[in-house]
Amino acid sequence: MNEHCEAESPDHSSDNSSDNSSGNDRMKVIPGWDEELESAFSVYQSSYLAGRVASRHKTVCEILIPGAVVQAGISGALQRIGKQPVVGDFVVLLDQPETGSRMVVNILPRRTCLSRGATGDGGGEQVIAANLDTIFIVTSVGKDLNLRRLERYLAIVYSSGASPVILLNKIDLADDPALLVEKIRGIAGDVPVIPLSALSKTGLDALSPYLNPGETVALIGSSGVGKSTLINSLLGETVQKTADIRKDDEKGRHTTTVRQMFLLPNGAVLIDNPGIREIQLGDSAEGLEKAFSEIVDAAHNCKFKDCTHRDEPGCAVLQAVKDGLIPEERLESYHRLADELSFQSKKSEMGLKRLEKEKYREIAVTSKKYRKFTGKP
Ligand SMILES: Nc1nc2c(ncn2[C@@H]2O[C@H](COP(=O)(O)OP(=O)(O)OP(=O)(O)O)[C@@H](O)[C@H]2O)c(=O)[nH]1
Ligand SMILES: [Mg+2]
Ligand SMILES: [Zn+2]
Repeated sequence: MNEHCEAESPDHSSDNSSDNSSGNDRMKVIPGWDEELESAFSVYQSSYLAGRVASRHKTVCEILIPGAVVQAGISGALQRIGKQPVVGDFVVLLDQPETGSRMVVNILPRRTCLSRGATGDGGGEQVIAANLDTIFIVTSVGKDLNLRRLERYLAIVYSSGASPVILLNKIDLADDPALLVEKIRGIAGDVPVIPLSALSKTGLDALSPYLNPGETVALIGSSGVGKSTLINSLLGETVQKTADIRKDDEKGRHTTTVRQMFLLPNGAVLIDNPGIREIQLGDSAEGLEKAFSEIVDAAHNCKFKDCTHRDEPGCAVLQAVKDGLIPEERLESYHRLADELSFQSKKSEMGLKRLEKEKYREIAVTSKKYRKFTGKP
């Protein structure tokens, strides 16, 4: 799991008293709340509340607390250390009824967290959502179906710590959905591949093993694959807007713009996401290995420990490709993603160096100003 999943040490702790609701209440009404969170929260005084981020806007979060959904800002202290609450986070709120203000002051330890490599040359990662048990990677029949993209999603999901499930949506539009499922299974390893139609509500029963009380499932995928349609179908009401895809290239219109949490009547949590335009690997090295486990398995027999499986003698992976045991496209895909990963980490190192340089420049300017002001050398 990546560094962004690290927990904060509580900075507003005090004695062992807790807020007005009991741990039992929290377990009942904050979906996903458990003993571990209860113990992390137990150090907070009664002026603090526990909650879960249901949606996140620029400066405000909507937070599910026992008995209500409330809005809260984000404390300056959290912002200064670069910790941003995301959808799915369990958080500590400072409640000030006299001023009517509520502020997120801490993020409780994340069990899992989904991030993507940030775009821009500063490197670094952007956390998308936290505390997910399962991630539905949604694709649809037609132009969206792309095995190479699915491999990338799998690597990212594996590195989040959540379990991936691939959904092939819009099977009502396919002549032979079983054939498409087979194609996907070829790259999916042990990951379940579920064909369904969100619109005509066929195949939805196969999702029930993942929709358990207190468990959190996020839907990710390109715009237009039917994530929001599926949320509406599972909830049995239209909670999310949906829109037609473009006729010419079958691309979606980025209808969903805010990441948001929905509760199923049984207490399972669904998170709808905006369609992903571009997703980078970030620090998914571990995820890459899991997504290409047959290559990692074969690599145990390579002659050299640091074999890159490109042209080394005694490479068991190249041999497996030669023998037809591993498809060539799989190895090519693995190389492409591994190259991207090392490029990303170089880029983020460079970004850090740049930041360091900027910091020194700032210090130099400040001390120059100081010298000018005081007249001291
Ligand atoms: N034929 C068919 N159309 C579907 C199905 N599921 C969704 N659609 C249609 O696909 C279009 C896009 O659906 P959305 O649910 O808005 O897609 P989305 O993934 O939420 O898209 P963004 O919010 O833009 O990321 C809509 O016109 C839906 O009616 C399906 O199972 N079959
Ligand atoms: Mg949507
Ligand atoms: Zn090798």
